[in-house]
Amino acid sequence: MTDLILHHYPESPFSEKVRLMLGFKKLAWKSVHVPRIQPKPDVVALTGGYRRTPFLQVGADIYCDTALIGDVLEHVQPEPPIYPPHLKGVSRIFAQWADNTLFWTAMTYNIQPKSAAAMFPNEAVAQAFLADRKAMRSNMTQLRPADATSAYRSYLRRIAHMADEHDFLFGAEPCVADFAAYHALWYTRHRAPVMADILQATPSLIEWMDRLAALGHGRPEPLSAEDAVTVAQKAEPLLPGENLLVDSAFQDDHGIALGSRVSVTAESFGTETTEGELVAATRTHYSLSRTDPRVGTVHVHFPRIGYVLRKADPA
Ligand SMILES: N[C@@H](CCC(=O)N[C@@H](CS)C(=O)NCC(=O)O)C(=O)O
Repeated sequence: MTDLILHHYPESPFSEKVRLMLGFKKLAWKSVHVPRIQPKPDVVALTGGYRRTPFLQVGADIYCDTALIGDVLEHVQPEPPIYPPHLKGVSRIFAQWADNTLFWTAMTYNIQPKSAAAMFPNEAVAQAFLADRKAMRSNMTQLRPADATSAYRSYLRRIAHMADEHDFLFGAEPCVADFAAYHALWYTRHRAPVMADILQATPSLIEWMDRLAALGHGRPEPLSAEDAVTVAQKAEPLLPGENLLVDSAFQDDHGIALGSRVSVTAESFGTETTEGELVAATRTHYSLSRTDPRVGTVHVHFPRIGYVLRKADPA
């Protein structure tokens, strides 16, 4: 199989979720560091507009969103599973809660004036970062820091109850729920340490975090963004049914035929749009084919949940 290329940056919590899944599955991968804020010309050349972090490239196939990347990794390396059959429903539902409610609660708590001062090398970098993220959140309801703090404390206690029972949240082995709950807490502990006192009330959570961290990141090897673009240029996108996704049967919930010109946009936070020809719309994902002067033809894949499919305006 062609290399797994993860486009990410060290401070990104969602990237830490994927890095640990790669570690759990003991996979080798290529590591491309992307900018934390716009502009991101190499990212957009590959994704067609989507700018969130991380995304996974395999040849000329681009897999967006950690929920979909989890499916790809499970396909590439089924053992050990992140979706064990007996936890299939509950682990995905828990992970969705963690990636959304827990994540935004934790990040509102994590990034406050006290931590921001320690997090960035200078005021100009801090202001540029905060302005970039504010623009990404323009369509979201925002929590107030005091409310986020109360909710985060409660969530930590609830997760600690689960970690009190077993080594991992749903049993003796980690599953997708652990990886999804971990990354926002990792940010508190390692990226906003001045805020990490909140974790002291739940020591079993700290032990659980240590167990997850011990899984490592697999075997990363650095790759430049330019070389990643060349990989895409030289490869052909895989056909639906032959790519690394779980299904290919057409499921038409929108009255949009395969072959139509469409756009796909995240429901919230970072609604930059990717446009292309719809090559798959399955129960689990959308795939768009697009051609870019730098990368040639690529297929860009998005999970169905959390993304909006629209017919694009005629050119
Ligand atoms: N639902 C997405 C969320 C990804 C996300 O919000 N990532 C953050 C970084 S951890 C992001 O994109 N921030 C802006 C950026 O990196 O440009 C996923 O699971 O991949």
